[in-house]
Amino acid sequence: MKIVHLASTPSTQDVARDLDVGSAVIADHQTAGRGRLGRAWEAPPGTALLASFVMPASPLASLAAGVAAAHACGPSCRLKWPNDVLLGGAKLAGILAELHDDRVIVGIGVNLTWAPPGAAMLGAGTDRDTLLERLVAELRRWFAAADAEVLAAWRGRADTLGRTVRVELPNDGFEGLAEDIADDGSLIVAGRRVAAGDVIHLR
Ligand code: BT5
Repeated sequence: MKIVHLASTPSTQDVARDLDVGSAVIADHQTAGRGRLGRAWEAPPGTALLASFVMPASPLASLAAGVAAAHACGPSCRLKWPNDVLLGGAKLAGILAELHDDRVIVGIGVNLTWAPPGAAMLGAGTDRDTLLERLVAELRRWFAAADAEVLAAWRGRADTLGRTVRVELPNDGFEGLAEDIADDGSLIVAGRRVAAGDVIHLR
């Protein structure tokens, strides 16, 4: 993978979108890091892995990226649907998958030596560039894997399945048991398919 290293940039997502599949951008600091739905991604300079990877578009890209990130971050990391990596039940990493034609820009932020209140971090024992190498290898692996393998790996790391969750939709919300993920990656809650949105783990 061809990797561009930057000291500071508004968002690695915006640099990556002009690059070819197989490229990546990593920054020591982002001045306007973003999450989904216009939310902000925070990290003081030099405290996190902040990277965007240009991957071929695929329907399960977001789940494949989650599986890759969970594997790269360690055996005790779990996945909260759709895109959070949890450590000890708290958010360690976030993933933003933005589709541009036949490419998907996969942005991954992993907390290393700082985390906002209530979130998790890997700690100073994890070297950022070693983690980046692991992420590159895992992304290659999971983007090349068959859909069934990605879904099985996601289920194997899932923290959401089997829990009672609250689904938050733009104009609606409901609670129920998170039963499974469907073949297209949507979450099945009390028999309803949720394709996009946020979930809160209740119990
Ligand atoms: C995400 O969004 O979790 C996706 C985050 C993707 C960040 C990467 S960094 C490299 C690349 N370049 C970018 O500009 N973005 C990507 P979402 O599910 O919407 O979660 C956002 C929410 O997580 C915020 O509203 C906060 O509540 C919380 N948050 C912000 N910073 C955090 C952090 N460092 N650790 C844990 N939670 C955080």
